[in-house]
Amino acid sequence: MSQSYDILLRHGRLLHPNQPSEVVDVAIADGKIAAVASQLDQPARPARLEFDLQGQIISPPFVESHIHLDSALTAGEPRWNQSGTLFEGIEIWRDRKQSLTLEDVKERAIATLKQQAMQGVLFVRSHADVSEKNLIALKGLLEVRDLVKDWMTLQVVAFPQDGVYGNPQNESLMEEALKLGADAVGGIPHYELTHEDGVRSVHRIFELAEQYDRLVDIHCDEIDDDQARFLEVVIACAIRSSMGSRVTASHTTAFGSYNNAYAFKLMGFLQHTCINFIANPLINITLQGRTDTYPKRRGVTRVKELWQQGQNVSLGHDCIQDPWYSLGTGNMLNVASMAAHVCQMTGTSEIDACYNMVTWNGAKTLHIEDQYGLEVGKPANLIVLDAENRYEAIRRQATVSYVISQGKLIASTEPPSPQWKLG
Ligand code: 17E
Ligand code: FE2
Repeated sequence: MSQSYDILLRHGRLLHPNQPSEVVDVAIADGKIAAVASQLDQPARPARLEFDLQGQIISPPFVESHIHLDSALTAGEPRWNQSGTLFEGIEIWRDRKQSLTLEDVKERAIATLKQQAMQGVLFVRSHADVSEKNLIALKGLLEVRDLVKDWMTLQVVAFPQDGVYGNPQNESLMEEALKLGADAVGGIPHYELTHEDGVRSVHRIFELAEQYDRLVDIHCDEIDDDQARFLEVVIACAIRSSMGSRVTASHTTAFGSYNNAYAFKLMGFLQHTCINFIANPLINITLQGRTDTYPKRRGVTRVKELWQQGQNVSLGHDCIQDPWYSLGTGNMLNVASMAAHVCQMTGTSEIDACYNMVTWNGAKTLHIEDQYGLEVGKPANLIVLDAENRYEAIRRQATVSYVISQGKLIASTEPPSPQWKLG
């Protein structure tokens, strides 16, 4: 006897991370993926919604593994970043954050999350600046995490933008943020006042993560300085604490500036742990290289080489319209496309890898694999993309036709259909 379904998707091309896709029907009931088969029987009662996908992709949702929702949608406030550098961005944000209110943070964060969800992003990790005396950014985002939980999974990182030791209160504010429920401990060792403070901050971050049982996600070596050497400290702490897969090094743009003798040594050390990397190619291609004349560096970490070595690499936007990056839409195919360009990942398996970096790899970084994937029995989180494969999805920046979150259709978009008028 066939049962009844809430949603029935016919003739969709189901993506797998590392195997060819297959055309299948997918049935959704009670918030879960109820059945996947090459042809499902007609249910006894018609599904509440049924779509013939005509070969469009069925994919797990996009994962935005690195964004700053507390600053999203503030570009130009109180002034535009004219130099385009990270440091001017930090100065502007320091001024803007003086006027934060819970409502301001919540409104902008929810507006951004809706924009993301409509484009197929259902899992987001956001940093929240905790070097701000009232922890408004953090408290706002923790409230948002709860407000959106029926359609979006949000993780919040306690991120000390001005450094753990940049100000005497910051260390205790970071710990307070963990007590309030932040999911991960962040850091910014390359922006601490001295190299020693940077090293000490990484040790403290690991200590707090172990004490409060949280993940680690550190802004690490986001600078063109080839002497920024905090990734090695993160790797050492990950090896010694056995926390590897719970640890993420974000940005690591200096890795693109290291000499190969040093970079190859690090690559070797990385084989003793399994930390995650997050690159943010949209922003770092614009933020970095600002002190170079020509040749001008790309300022993105060694994405291709890390991926080739089997390290888990995912990609993020980092920003949507804020003091560091005034562009950005929330569309993860835009991020994947920029990675393909900047990291020169244009081989066929490399383009597919860029897609996996905004889907499965991000899920691995976020430790949400129980909610993520297209297997029967998993929560029905999936998207339909108007493309026949990953390459076409990235090349054409394909439309996300349907977004299904926890078994409910939460958004749909008609793909554009341009008409030729010259006969
Ligand atoms: N803060 C930071 O330190 N680095 C960034 N890329 C952004 C904020 C967006
Ligand atoms: Fe960031």
